[in-house]
Order: sequence, then structure tokens, then C-alpha cells
Amino acid sequence: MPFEHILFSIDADGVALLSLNRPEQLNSFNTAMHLEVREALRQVRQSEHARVLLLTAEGRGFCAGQDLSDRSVAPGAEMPDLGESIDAFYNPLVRSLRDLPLPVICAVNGVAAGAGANLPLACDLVLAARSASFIQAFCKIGLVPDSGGTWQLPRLIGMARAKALAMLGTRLSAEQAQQWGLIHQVVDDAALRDEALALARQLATQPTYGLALIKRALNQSFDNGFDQQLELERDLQRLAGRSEDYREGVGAFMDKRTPVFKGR
Ligand code: T3D
Repeated sequence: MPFEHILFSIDADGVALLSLNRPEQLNSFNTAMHLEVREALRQVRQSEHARVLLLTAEGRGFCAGQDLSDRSVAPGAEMPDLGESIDAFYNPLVRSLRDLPLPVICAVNGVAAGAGANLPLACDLVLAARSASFIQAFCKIGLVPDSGGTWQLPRLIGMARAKALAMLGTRLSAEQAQQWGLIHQVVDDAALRDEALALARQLATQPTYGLALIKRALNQSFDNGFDQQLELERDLQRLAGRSEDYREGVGAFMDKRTPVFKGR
């Protein structure tokens, strides 16, 4: 399937790069872009080579959420069922990013608004350009934060800050987002793509099967009690302990050589 609204590749190092590419509309989502992102994520899941996904975007913005030019309603016309759109597109997208059995890096290159502000929160390691910002823009047009925002925000930054962002729609700078624990790292604008790619390449040499199990454990921890989480750690450690990468890691340690991991 040729892509028109995204750039997508999987390189020889195992880095899958997915870049949203509707810069004139600040990479807001229309149905065509949703379908292309879905297809790219399917290819990443099925690839034997992909070890890490890097999600980013072209132009001055990261993503402005839903393309609102698809949402104008003429007076008297039937209102759209946005729940259908959430079911069909946004929920599958965030589930797919969060459940991807690979580390997912998000490089936020500019303003991230609406669903575009919450997509990075479904990723594992979020880097942002110093000039980037996060806006829970939904309240400005009478909507509710979606794409997992109402679940992620209170857990990551606490209820008081979550309510302020969601109900005031204020712009949160990348630096403030980092200080609040919403994202991992702020990077100078000109260095963002290179730093994100370097991190992706470095992670691609690591035991990525184990990293995928780590993200599963951490993602489930919010919903588990302590005992449940201990049991989950046991189950995941059982899987990790049967991996080729574990055998290689221990072997390389004992032989005092650099391990060569395969992600399985
Ligand atoms: O509907 C469903 O399916 C339910 C799901 C909803 C999920 C959602 O994401 S709802 C929230 C939708 N997003 C927004 O409300 C954000 C709208 N955009 C903005 O508030 C601002 O554009 C930004 C704060 C993001 C950036 O502001 P600024 O001043 O840097 O840029 P700008 O001039 O507003 O935008 C630049 C261009 O991008 C402009 O087009 P033009 O005038 O140059 O031709 C603008 O219209 C376009 N653009 C920006 N955001 C959107 C958009 N076009 C369509 N849809 C957008 N969301």
C-alpha cells in the first residue's frame, strides 16, 4: 500500500520510522491518515526485522488531533456520532501503540493538540523539541479528552494538574511537561530527530523482547494490586528466562564479551 499521508520505513538496524505527513494541517488526522497509520503499525507488528518504533511528524507541528475540516456540521444537519470515530480509529490506535511488543519512542517535534497530545502518552519514551507544547484542546470545542487522556493524565501528573489542563486547555511547554513527569526528555529542536534516531538505534541492539515484557509489566501496574503485580512479574520473568536473548546476555557476561541480541 503506497502511503500519502505518512512516511514509513523499516531500516537495516531494525528501526521502524513512522512520521505523520500532513504538515499544512499540522498533521491532524483524517480517515486516510488513520488507515495508513494502522497499516504501518500492522507491518511493524508482522515484521521480523523491526525492533523499535519511532513515531514523529513532519513540519512545525506534531499532531493537532482530529482534522476539524471533516467535522463542520451545517445548521439543521445531523450531528456526527463521534463515539463511532473513537471506536473505529482513536481507541484502536492508542491500544495498538501501547500494546506493540516493541519499545515505542515518540519524538514530539512541535505543537501536540487534542488527540495529538495524548498519542505520545501511549508510547514508551517521549522526547520533545524544546519548542514543542501539549494542549488538551478538546474543552475549547466542547469535547472530552480522548485517546486515553483522562486515564493517563491523572496517573502521570496528578488530578489537580490533569483537571487544569483538561478543563482550561492551557498550553503546556515541553519543559514543564518534563518537569511534571509527562514526558521523558526535552531536546534542542535541531537535535530532536537525530537524538531520537540514535536512541532508537541503540535500543534496537538491546534485548527488545525483554523490553517489551518490561513495558507490559509497567503498563499493567496501574491496574494491579501488589500481589497481582508480583505474580505478573513472575509470569513475565518466566517468559524472559526462556528467551534467546537471556541465554545470550548471560553467556556474553560470563565470556566477558559484548552480547549480540536478536529480540527473541
Ligand atoms: O472527531 C472525532 O473523530 C473525535 C475525536 C476527536 C479528537 C480530537 O483531537 S478533537 C480536538 C481537535 N483539535 C483541536 O481542537 C486543535 C485545533 N488546532 C488548534 O487549536 C491550533 O491549530 C493549534 C493550537 C494546534 C496550533 O495553533 P497555531 O496558531 O500554531 O496554528 P494554526 O494557525 O491554528 O494552524 C495552522 C494550520 O493548521 C491552519 O490552517 P491554515 O489556516 O494555515 O490553512 C489550521 O487551520 C490548521 N489546523 C490546525 N489544527 C487543525 C487544522 N486543520 C484541521 N484540523 C485541525 N485540528
